[in-house]
Amino acid sequence: MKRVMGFVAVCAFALTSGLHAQTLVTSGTYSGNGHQYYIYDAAGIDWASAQAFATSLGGYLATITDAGENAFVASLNSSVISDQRWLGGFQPQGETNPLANWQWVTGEAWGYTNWGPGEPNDAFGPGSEQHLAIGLYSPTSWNDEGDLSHIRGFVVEVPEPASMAALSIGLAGLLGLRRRRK
Ligand SMILES: [Ca+2]
Ligand SMILES: [Ca+2]
Repeated sequence: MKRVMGFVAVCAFALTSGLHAQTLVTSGTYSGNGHQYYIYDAAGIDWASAQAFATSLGGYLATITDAGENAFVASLNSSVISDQRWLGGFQPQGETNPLANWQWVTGEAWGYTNWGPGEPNDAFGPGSEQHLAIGLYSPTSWNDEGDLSHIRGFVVEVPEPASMAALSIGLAGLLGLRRRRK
């Protein structure tokens, strides 16, 4: 019975994650830290699924800790379509003060912010917006978001250039090339 339940759980996960097709739209390396950033389209994806996907690439949802990094990510995002994408900022569940307890998935210190006008605001009631998105009012501005219909995708940050993400993307490219040559 345990095995059956495990199998069902795996299938359920595959189905659930299959609902969110992630499409890589652009990427770049920020000279300020040498990290790579990947902009993904995945309309309506929830923050936890986006973070799980980022982790599977050897990275995490982007953590923006200074103005230069924010400008770089915004330039990548706006080169696609300036719309909201998840970043790696979150509040603990149950935190009803929209300004309190913001954290990065990496544990980096929460210091630099670039909130849009009137944000963060828990727009749908206390504790309704617990995750960080970039691009609501302008390519550079941040918003606490909770309505998935407002999410176009997410931003992945990969700290090591030769990480699994780069390798897997490179490998996929090579395989594609080989297939095309055949
Ligand atoms: Ca909130
Ligand atoms: Ca908000």
